[in-house]
Amino acid sequence: RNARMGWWREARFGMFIHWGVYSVPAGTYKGEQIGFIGEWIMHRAQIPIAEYKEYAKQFNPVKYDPEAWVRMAKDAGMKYIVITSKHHDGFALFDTKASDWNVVQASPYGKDLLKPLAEACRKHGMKLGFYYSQAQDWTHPGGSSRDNEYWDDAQNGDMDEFIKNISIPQIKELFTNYGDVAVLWWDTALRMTPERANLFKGLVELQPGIITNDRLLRGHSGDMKTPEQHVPATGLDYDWESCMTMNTTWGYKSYDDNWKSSEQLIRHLVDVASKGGNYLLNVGPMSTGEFPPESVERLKDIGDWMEVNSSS
Ligand code: FUL
Repeated sequence: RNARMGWWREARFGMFIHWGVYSVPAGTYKGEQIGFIGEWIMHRAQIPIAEYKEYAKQFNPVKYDPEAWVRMAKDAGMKYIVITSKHHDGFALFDTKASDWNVVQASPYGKDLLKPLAEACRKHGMKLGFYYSQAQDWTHPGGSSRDNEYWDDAQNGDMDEFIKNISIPQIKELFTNYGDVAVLWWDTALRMTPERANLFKGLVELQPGIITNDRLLRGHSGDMKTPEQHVPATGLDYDWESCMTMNTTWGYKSYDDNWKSSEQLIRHLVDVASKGGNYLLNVGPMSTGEFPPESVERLKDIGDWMEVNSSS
């Protein structure tokens, strides 16, 4: 494990990217601003599956320029990127045979979004990791949901079947079609059991260098702990990574103006680094494929600060 963790322990700073169909409604459903984080809009507003899937028809990120994304991350001093390959809404940003609910088949864009990002990362020496919601899934039957709150009968189903038919094949695809995968970022272990978690074990061997987090199964530490939206007061006695938003949402919300200042973000980074952790700072791209201008500005400020203050 120590050998695998080498680069990550030095990295200190990475970019989290939450991107998906939820960037189309961008926080508003039927004229109403829906509370909570943007990528949860389907759950919060209890949008029926068929209706939610209509948003994909407007998901057409023609301004997507993965090389520009990687450059912005690199200029800010970030050493790795972790992107949502599939969030809780079940939508895959990649080409997958396991489900047609993916960017290639369900959106007018019609192209794999992760492939060109992986290429850009390779070109610029940026590590790339994938976030994958292995348990919580609101569109594929059998996926779990917070509080087992189902609002659409089509969600009902067998979770073991869901894992066998969706999660495992998709992770296999992510591990074989995109070159080296630096991190697998599991999330919300709802209804995960040791038996279910075991089903993923062999897969990780497809990427021997991979670093995984502590969210595959509750009570399991993985390679790193994941404090969310805070910096632990005295650090942690295990490898850790604080993930944080620049405003208050992960997935893009058009009206979330609650931006932290660049100075606040730099203070977080220094705080995290001085306590021995990593800082995973989020950007929620818009459905056009662009970063919100406020995020671009902040990344630039951090980069300027880095240039003056970093040793490498
Ligand atoms: C949470 C998820 O439910 C959020 O949507 C977000 O992805 C965050 C990083 O992890 O638990």
